[in-house]
Amino acid sequence: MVSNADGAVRARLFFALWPPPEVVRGLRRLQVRELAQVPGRRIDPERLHLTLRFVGPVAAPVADCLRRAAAAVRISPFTLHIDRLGAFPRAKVVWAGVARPPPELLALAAALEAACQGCGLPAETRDFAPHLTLLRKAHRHLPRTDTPIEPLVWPVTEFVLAASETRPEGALYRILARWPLRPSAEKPVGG
Ligand code: 2AM
Repeated sequence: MVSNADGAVRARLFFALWPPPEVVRGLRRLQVRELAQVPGRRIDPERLHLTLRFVGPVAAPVADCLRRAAAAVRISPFTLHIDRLGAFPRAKVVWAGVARPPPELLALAAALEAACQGCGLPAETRDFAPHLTLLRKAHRHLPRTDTPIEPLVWPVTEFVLAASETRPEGALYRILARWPLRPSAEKPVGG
């Protein structure tokens, strides 16, 4: 939560994909085995996620607008293959990511970008770089970006709106809402 000059408390929000337990186990293996030689802070299993759109601190009416817009998103479920490691050296972050983002992932990120702009937020200027942060404060023996790994297969069936709170032990995330992925033209039952 962020307190503003006007005293209003604003949650720092972001849209994300939260991995299922079997993918979390695979990510954990990457953190402790493949990346065993990399000094840094391992992200706790329950905090691992892929950010679709970082929103930042917003007032309640904007958050409500975002929830309504998210509920109207129509994207089919898809499968993510987490198949590479990489690093953002300046941020001291090591991540897992995808060599080729599926079109549904890009469409989902674009739909959420449109939702944010529709709710009056400024456009995101940075390119969408889908990744799951595995390590922070990593400054030595960083994996080269695009290091291939045995793919982790992640059937993506929903996306979430989460709130981030900064704590001394790291960021604390709360999932505020979840929406299932579904195609735009669902056939009517029995039709
Ligand atoms: P990171 O893992 O690469 O740090 C919650 O903080 C999530 O939003 C994290 O996944 C974080 O990415 C991402 N995030 C934090 N600040 C951001 C910003 N200014 N722009 C884009 N993404 C951000």
